[in-house]
Amino acid sequence: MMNRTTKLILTSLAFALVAHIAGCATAEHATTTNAGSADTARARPAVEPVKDVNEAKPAYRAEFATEPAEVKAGEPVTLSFTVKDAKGAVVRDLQVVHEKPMHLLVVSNDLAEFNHLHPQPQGDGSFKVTHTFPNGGAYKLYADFTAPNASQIVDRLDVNVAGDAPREHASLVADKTTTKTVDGLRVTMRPDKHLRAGEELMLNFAVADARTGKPATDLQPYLGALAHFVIISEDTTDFLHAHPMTKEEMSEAGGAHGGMEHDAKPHAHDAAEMKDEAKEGASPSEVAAHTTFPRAGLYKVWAQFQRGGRVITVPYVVSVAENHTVSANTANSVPADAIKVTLSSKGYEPSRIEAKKGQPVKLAFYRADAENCGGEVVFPSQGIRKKLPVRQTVLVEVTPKETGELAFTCGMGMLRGALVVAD
Ligand SMILES: [Cu+2]
Repeated sequence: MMNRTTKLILTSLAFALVAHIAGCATAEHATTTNAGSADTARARPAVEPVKDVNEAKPAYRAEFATEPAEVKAGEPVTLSFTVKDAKGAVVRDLQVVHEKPMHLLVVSNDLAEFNHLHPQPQGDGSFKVTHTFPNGGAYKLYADFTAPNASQIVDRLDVNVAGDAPREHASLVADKTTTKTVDGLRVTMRPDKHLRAGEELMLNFAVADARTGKPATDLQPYLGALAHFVIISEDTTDFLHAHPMTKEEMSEAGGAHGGMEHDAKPHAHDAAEMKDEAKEGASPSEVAAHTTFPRAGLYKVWAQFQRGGRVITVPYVVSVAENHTVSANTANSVPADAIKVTLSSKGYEPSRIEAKKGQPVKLAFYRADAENCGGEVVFPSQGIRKKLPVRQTVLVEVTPKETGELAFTCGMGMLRGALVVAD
C-alpha cells in the first residue's frame, strides 16, 4: 500500500546528542548565570579543565550577558554569548552544525514556552540574538555549539524575567494522543518500542496534511534537515537535540573513511542539494529520530518542520519508564586482563591506549551515558563494529599487526580513540 514517497527513508542513525547536565562532561558547563535578577553580578565559577589521562582537552563555556541587564517581559532584550576556552581566550570559529554556529533553545522552566533561535556572530567574537520574553518568570537557555576539533557543548543558563504577573506554572502531563495538528500539519509520533530509560529507540513521525488527510510530501529542509527534534526532561537537566539523517549522511556514517573525515569537514548539510533531491520526488512524509532517553520520567519533545516557508513546532509530552533490564546489568565486571575504556559525552577515556605489535589487546568498553553517537564502536581497519548498550560492558579483542595508530571511533566517527602500537 505504501508508495515510494511515503516510505520511511530517513531511518537508522540520527545525529542526536545528549547533554547530561549533571554527572558527566557537560556538568561543568552547566553552571548557571542569572540575568535580570540580584544575582547578575555574580561571577560564574571557574571551569575546571577536563580530566584526561593522556592529554588535556580544552574546555569551553559560553559567557552569557543580556542587554539591558534587567530582562523584562514584553521588552526586547539582546542575549549575548561569548565562547571562551579553558584559558579564557575567545573562540570565534565555532563549527557550523546544521547551518548555524550556535543554536539557542529558550524554554520557560515549566517547558510551556519554546523558542529555537540562532545567535549571529559579531565583530567582537560574541554571538547575539534579540528576543522578547512574553511573560515574567524563570527561563532556561540552552546554548548548543561546537568548538573547533571538539565535541558538542550545551551550556544551560538561567534567566529570570521581570513581569507584573508571572504566568501560572503549567505541569507536564503525558499525552493521551500521539497525533497533533499544528498549522495545518497533522503529525503522528510512533515510537518503535515502549519508552524505557537508557534504551535506544526510534521516534517515527508521520506527517499529513490536516485538511486532506493525505501524507504531506511538501516538507522543506529547515536548517539543512527535514526535521529537528529537541527533547528536555521535566526537571530541565537532560537536553537532547536530534535530527533525522539524509541518505548521504547515512552512507557517510556507515563508511569508515567518511566517518574519519568528520573533523576536517564539520557536520553540515547542503540545503541546496536537498532541494534538488526534493525536486526529483516529493519529500518523505515520515521522518525518524534515533534517540535514547537517559532517565525515567516525563520529557517534552518538540518536533520542528518547515512547510510553505513557515517553521511548524509540534510539542509532545512523553513518559519514559524505568528500565530494569539495564539496571540489572550495571554490575558488569571487567575481566582482569582487559583495559576498561569508558565512553561518555566527553569521548573515550582513556582515548589513547598503548599496545604491542602482535599481542592481543582486550578492551572493555563501558558506555556511561546515553550520548547517542557512542551507540557503536568501530575499528575501521579491523572490520569490527559492535553495539554499546548504555551502562553495559562490551569486550573487543584486537591483535595489532602493524606499529603506529590503530583507530577506533563511534558509529559516526565523531568520537575517536586509538591503540598506540609499538614493536
Ligand atoms: Cu538550531
